[in-house]
Amino acid sequence: MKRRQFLKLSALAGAGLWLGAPNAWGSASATADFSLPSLPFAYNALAPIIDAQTMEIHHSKHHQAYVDNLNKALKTADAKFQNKELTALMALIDGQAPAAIRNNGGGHYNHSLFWKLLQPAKADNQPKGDLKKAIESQFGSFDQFKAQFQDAAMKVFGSGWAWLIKTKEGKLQIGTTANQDNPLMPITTLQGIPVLALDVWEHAYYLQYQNKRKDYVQNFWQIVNWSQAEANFKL
Ligand code: MN3
Repeated sequence: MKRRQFLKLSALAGAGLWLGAPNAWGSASATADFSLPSLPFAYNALAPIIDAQTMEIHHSKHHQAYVDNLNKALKTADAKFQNKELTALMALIDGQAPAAIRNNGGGHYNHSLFWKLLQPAKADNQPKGDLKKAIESQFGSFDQFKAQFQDAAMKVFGSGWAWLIKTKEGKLQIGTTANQDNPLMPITTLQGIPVLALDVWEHAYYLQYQNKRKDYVQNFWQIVNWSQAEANFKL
């Protein structure tokens, strides 16, 4: 690791951010590979916002493939990548990290986070508690926040993710990453703890929405698990 990156990570760890990052998705070791987490709801539970077939393929094929390919890549990777908890592995993704670990490790982390941020649609689904206060204080209103987040999600060219993160200063920030990169990776310009994430790869919505990413992004608000986002915000 380069000294600059080490110092940055050390500073974040000192602030308690990286140590407290979501880490509930297991670790890889010689005896226990990473595994696909169960969805916290049935494949059809998000319909009509996201249809059952999209969810089944997304989880059982796409996410499974990231897990399988990550485990495969780790078998021949440098020892520093092995036996790491998933968020610790993300913190090792710099410009020298193997692409297979960056892409598939990111894919596993991002989807594990994303599933937990979804729930069956609720009328008048809104953030609450300290996260609601922070959103209103930083973005003016929930509606203004939504508009900015949607705008970011629409501007992702090709495949990637839109994020709401908590920076090391404790501020909320909206941003995007390409492919399966995420804000825990030192290689991205967006740096912080993920609070909310939206997958804007076409595989996340194309069966149902085709080219209408805007409809998918606007409908997303009905199925956000704000309790989970709030828990992420408090890490
Ligand atoms: Mn996806």
